[in-house]
Amino acid sequence: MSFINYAANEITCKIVYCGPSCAGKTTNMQWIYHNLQNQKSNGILQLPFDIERTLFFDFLPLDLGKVQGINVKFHLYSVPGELNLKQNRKIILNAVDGIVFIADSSSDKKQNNLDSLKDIKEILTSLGYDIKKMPFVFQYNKRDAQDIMDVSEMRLDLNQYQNIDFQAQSIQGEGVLKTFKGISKLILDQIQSKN
Ligand SMILES: Nc1nc2c(ncn2[C@@H]2O[C@H](COP(=O)(O)OP(=O)(O)OP(=O)(O)O)[C@@H](O)[C@H]2O)c(=O)[nH]1
Ligand SMILES: [Mg+2]
Repeated sequence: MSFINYAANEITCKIVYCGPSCAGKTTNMQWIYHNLQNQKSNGILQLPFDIERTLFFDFLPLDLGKVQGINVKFHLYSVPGELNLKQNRKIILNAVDGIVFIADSSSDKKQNNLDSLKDIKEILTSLGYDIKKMPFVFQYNKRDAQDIMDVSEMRLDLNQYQNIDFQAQSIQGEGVLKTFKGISKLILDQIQSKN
């Protein structure tokens, strides 16, 4: 749920990057940190760079300036993909404004994508979200990998409600910004439609 600070004319939105382990959630956030970080912001970043697997969460606060006169801030989180860390995901997903689901395009990760999406949908439903109505985008990552699924197959597997989706090679930064802009726009549109 976005936090509106009327006194400061400021709104803070929470975006959570979800998806199976090693799909590229942390990689997306690292790219955003290195390429989008506003010079004015204090750049607080808590990413466990020393380990490959995220165990609790990654966190990246972004202050991207004003939209229609209002200072808009985004708090980006990534949840761990490991299925047995469900409780952690549930805590992080609380009060989320928008979801980026990062799927791994590698053919041998088909089932991992499905399992992860099922898990996220269960958590969101338990938190009272209607995933058909909330801002939710997909990113089909690792388009550079050796043996990948067609986008049409991934859409059929995962994108049941024809949400906006993006292809990416997040390790090169390709598709990362488009995905971030996509989810940000959906969130801001939803806030505007409620006010
Ligand atoms: N080939 C290729 N590798 C990628 C791409 N994006 C990420 N990777 C690699 O995939 C591995 C896992 O990426 P992470 O970003 O740590 O994955 P994660 O989704 O955060 O994983 P968890 O924290 O375990 O949930 C790393 O070695 C990345 O460099 C990509 O677009 N192409
Ligand atoms: Mg990670």
